[in-house]
Amino acid sequence: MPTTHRVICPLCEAMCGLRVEVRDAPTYTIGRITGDPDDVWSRGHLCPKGTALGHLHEDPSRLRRPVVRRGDRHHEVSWDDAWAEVERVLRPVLDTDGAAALTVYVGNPVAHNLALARYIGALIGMGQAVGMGAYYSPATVDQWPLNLVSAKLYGGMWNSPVPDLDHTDLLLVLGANPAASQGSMLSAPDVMGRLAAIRERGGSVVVVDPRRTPTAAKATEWVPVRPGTDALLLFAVLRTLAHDGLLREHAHLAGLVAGLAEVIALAEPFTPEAVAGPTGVPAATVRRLAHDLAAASAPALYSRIGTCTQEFGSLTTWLVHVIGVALGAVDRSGGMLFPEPSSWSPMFMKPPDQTGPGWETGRFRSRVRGAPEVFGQYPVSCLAEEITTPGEGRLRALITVAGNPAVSSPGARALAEALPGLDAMVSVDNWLNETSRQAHVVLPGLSPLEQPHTDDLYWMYAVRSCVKWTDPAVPPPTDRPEEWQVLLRLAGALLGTPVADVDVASMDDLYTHGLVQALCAAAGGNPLAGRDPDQAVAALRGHGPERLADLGIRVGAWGDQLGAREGLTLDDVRRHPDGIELGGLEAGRLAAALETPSGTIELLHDELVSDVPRLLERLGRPDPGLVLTSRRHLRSNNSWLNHVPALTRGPDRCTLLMHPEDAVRAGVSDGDVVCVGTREGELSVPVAVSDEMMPGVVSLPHGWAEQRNSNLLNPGDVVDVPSGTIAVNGVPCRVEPAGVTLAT
Ligand SMILES: Nc1nc2c(c(=O)[nH]1)N[C@H]1C(S)=C(S)[C@@H](COP(=O)(O)OP(=O)(O)OC[C@H]3O[C@@H](n4cnc5c(=O)[nH]c(N)nc54)[C@H](O)[C@@H]3O)O[C@H]1N2
Ligand SMILES: Nc1nc2c(c(=O)[nH]1)N[C@H]1C(S)=C(S)[C@@H](COP(=O)(O)OP(=O)(O)OC[C@H]3O[C@@H](n4cnc5c(=O)[nH]c(N)nc54)[C@H](O)[C@@H]3O)O[C@H]1N2
Ligand code: SF4
Ligand SMILES: [Mo]
Repeated sequence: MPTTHRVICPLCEAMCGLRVEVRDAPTYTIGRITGDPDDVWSRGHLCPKGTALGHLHEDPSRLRRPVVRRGDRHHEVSWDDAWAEVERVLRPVLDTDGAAALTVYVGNPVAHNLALARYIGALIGMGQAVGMGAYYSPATVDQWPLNLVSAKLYGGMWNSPVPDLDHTDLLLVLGANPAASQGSMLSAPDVMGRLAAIRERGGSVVVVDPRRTPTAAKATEWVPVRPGTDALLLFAVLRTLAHDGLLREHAHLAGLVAGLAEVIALAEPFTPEAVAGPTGVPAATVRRLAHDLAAASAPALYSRIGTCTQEFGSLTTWLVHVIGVALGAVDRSGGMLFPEPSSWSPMFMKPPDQTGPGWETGRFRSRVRGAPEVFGQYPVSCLAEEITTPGEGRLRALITVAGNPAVSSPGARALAEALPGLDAMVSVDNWLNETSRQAHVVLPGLSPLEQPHTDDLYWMYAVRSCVKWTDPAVPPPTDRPEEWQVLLRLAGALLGTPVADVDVASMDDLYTHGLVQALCAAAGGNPLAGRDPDQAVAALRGHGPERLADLGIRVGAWGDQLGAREGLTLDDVRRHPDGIELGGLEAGRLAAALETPSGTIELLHDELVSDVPRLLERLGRPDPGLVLTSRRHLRSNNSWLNHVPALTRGPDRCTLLMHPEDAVRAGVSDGDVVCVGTREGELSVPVAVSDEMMPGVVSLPHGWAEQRNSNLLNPGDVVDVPSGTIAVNGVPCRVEPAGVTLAT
């Protein structure tokens, strides 16, 4: 008889509650996986990825033991031998060049994994304490513009309002395709059902995207836009709002906004007529959009990766929020509201090196290309050159944690070629992927079904407040360390202890104590401010990630503040396996949510204003011709589900989408293998000819390996200047029948 377990799906930001059938010991094979109808948050929703958790768990290629590389071959070893290998490769680098010669790459699954999310800060923080410089992550091919805008406007890098999907009557979506992604920086199970409901209640959904995505196809209107020009479009919308007398005073924002008039003044050159050519959006459409937004009773704007990973990611994201403020949509029901997260996260703490009242960027620069840091990171495309360029400060050691930068980073070829030059490379990863394959040693964690789970960060972007916890569905093997222990052991090694000798329990105490101490020392606004750290730590239950989850829930909005009041603890949450419903989004949270020095939404910042001339230059730039964009598929998860047979059945998805007119011009037909080239590189893929693309734009999915890796085409040096985010949308390209040598 199988037993049914509840599991929070860790594969995306929707955080669905699933039911997983597990056959009894000794096999513990996984049976059916279904949406949990009783889950108070997701109410039975799931997508095809969730059903694949069993395949991931049972995947014979998932690493269950550490692996060391000898030449091109990988050998399973004992944990003792793995630690010895870590010590063998890492110690000489640390002894000679110190931690400055090492960096950490933090991959995407870290944010979705209880242990990794809670302890990655220990590895990075302790590394930096002994001299490590910048670290790397896919954030600079993702949401860094949103982090920058959040920090500047609202005062916290993970603090921004989300669209009130369930009450808006006009949702403007830019550069997001939740039909595939299931929502990003917006946690809402069944986003597509919620979008359909907007239309059912008489509202509209407008999607701005170069592709008529499945999301756009279900919307009221699709507005095709030339990639990388959304900021032009939004400035023209803002200008129209101002010129056509559509802006009103909004009593609920009185005294809470600074700089709106100045930003509106910056919009002056961006007339609807001026932007029509570059954006491909007719002036009349721009005007109508502005008037529709002003006429809606509850408009909301939502933008995501298509508007971040482009040349003007920060300006675009900024203007989304400026317009939200100008319309009075921010902090209004049905508009853009600040979620009340059920859990505090270590990520919400302002890093200790941000010493000023606001948030600074560009405090130091990368050694080779002089890229300014943004929140401690350089563009991830800097990693290769920092490894290969000789000289003082060269990176000689890399620890990757749940990442695959050899596929996911623009300029991927350079990185793939650089990795073998490292003196020490350690990957904490569950698979041998294109990146971890290069590591001297790979240290695997448990499968998602063998671990407990609760999210923290994503509740900051959730359309309702809930809290959940699930226990492992399958008993974890006891002969292996868990990933938080692996991270603490590596952190201890950076501090100087031979890795095999690190006292993980003491490291855990040290780290937990440090977090609590920082909370106690912080100024008001957090329930531990002024409390005694020793007593606070003593009030926590358990150890490891469970203790940190207890901390997060107890200092969260519904928490018991470690005994200071009636409220939730992790134990309470565990008693409610379907989760605890805490309430919907509410207006009126703005004043409490703002963390800016002035206590207002600070719209005006040098970093953003000084980028406007670059946008003006774009206005006059000749059209770049055919450009490349990125996309996702419902059955993918970045680079790591494309080898799971259950998810890759059916027609080849790694196709270049191309408009029929462009296909004719290029002399290619549907199904042909074509050669796509950019100044960075070229590759061959089948073309899918479809009018779902706007003319002049082609789309290639990211996350496919080796010769189909779209990041072989994306140069690493085209960045959104304020945030350092790399453009993978709007890259000039050529398409020709395969077999023809491309002109260079
Ligand atoms: N061209 C282009 N490039 C992009 C994007 C794009 O849209 N276009 N998107 C970007 C975005 S948004 C992101 S987030 C990145 C993703 O970039 P990365 O985070 O670098 O890569 P992933 O493909 O998510 O690979 C994560 C790896 O983690 C491992 N893994 C999975 N689960 C676990 C676990 O529980 N523990 C451990 N230790 N390892 C695990 C798997 O082996 C997997 O290969 O790609 C970015 N790159
Ligand atoms: N199934 C699945 N779900 C995922 C992932 C996955 O790989 N697969 N990855 C997860 C991760 S890590 C992330 S970050 C999120 C991302 O979540 P989303 O932001 O929803 O990502 P995409 O589905 O890639 O949608 C981006 C859209 O931007 C459009 N676009 C490209 N360039 C431009 C432009 O210049 N302007 C505008 N307006 N639009 C443009 C593209 O055509 C595409 O439709 O998804 C998460 N969810
Ligand atoms: S939408 Fe799919 S991948 Fe995302 S949490 Fe739900 S089941 Fe998992
Ligand atoms: Mo992402």
